[in-house]
Amino acid sequence: MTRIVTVGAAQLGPIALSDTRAQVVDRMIDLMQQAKGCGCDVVVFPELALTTFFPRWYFDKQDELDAFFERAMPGPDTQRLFDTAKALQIGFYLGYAELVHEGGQLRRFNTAITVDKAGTIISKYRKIHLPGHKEHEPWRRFQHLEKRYFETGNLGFTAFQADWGKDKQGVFGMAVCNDRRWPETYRILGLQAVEMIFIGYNTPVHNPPAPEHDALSNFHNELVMQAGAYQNGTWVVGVAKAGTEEGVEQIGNSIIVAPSGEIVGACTTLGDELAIARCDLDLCNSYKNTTFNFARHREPEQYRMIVERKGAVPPEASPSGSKQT
Ligand code: CDV
Repeated sequence: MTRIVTVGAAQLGPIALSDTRAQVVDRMIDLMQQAKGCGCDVVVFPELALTTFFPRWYFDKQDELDAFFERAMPGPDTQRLFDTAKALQIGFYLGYAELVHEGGQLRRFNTAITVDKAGTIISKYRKIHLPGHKEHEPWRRFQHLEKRYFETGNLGFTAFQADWGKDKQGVFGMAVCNDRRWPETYRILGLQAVEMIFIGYNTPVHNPPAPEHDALSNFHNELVMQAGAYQNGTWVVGVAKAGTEEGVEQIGNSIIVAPSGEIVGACTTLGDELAIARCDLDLCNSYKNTTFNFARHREPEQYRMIVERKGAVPPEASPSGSKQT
């Protein structure tokens, strides 16, 4: 059997601070139309896709910061994305800044949703691995204030069923940017039998605390998504907001990765671009039923004992007698 889902990695080039949401949504609809022309069932947009990547600045006025957040989804500026999905019969993943009244208070999350071909939200995820720092750090060329502006996501990594048409049903998952560097992201979804993970990102080439990593930014991007795909027998679609945005160079390198770990589709520019792949969800079984047959080969009890140090050889009893200094 085959279950082919045709997916589009809908990379966006830079978004200026002065760009309106309407201008960005125009660009996204253009990509959705191109994707439809190529037979796509679903397109994946980047993290915080509707505005410039605002955590690069320190804002002390709450209203200036909140201008980057969506109070409703769909909202006045984003309704057209949902209407286009329905009119073209194409789904989408969208990353955005969410402002919500929840638990009796205003809360802010770095959120992603998946929308089906009827224009209905079928799943929501709130970013768990928030990178960066909380306080203004003037020594940096640019800030990365996600830890200040967002709360840690409270929805977990929750896989969900999506139905993109006949013989196109499967188990999907979402993550956002920095989540892709953490094996737990993929494994928690993998344990729920995920078959395709959507991930949007904004990744500066320059890493202020570790500039020695700069030259490796594309390599690390590919490394984590290829490993996550292979080790969990799942497709992974990673999509960038790319190019030089407000003076900060961001990687592109949007890729579609097969359960084999191979890259089967890739963007090659740093602008608005679509990369497409026909993804057979049944290909996941070749890995899920063999090398990564979790029920057969994982050793969760052993992992638990090692973590709790029960049954593990204590360092003083090991031949080297190595102790941490
Ligand atoms: N938006 C992000 O989460 N960016 C991080 C950077 C700061 C390392 C990333 O993992 O790409």
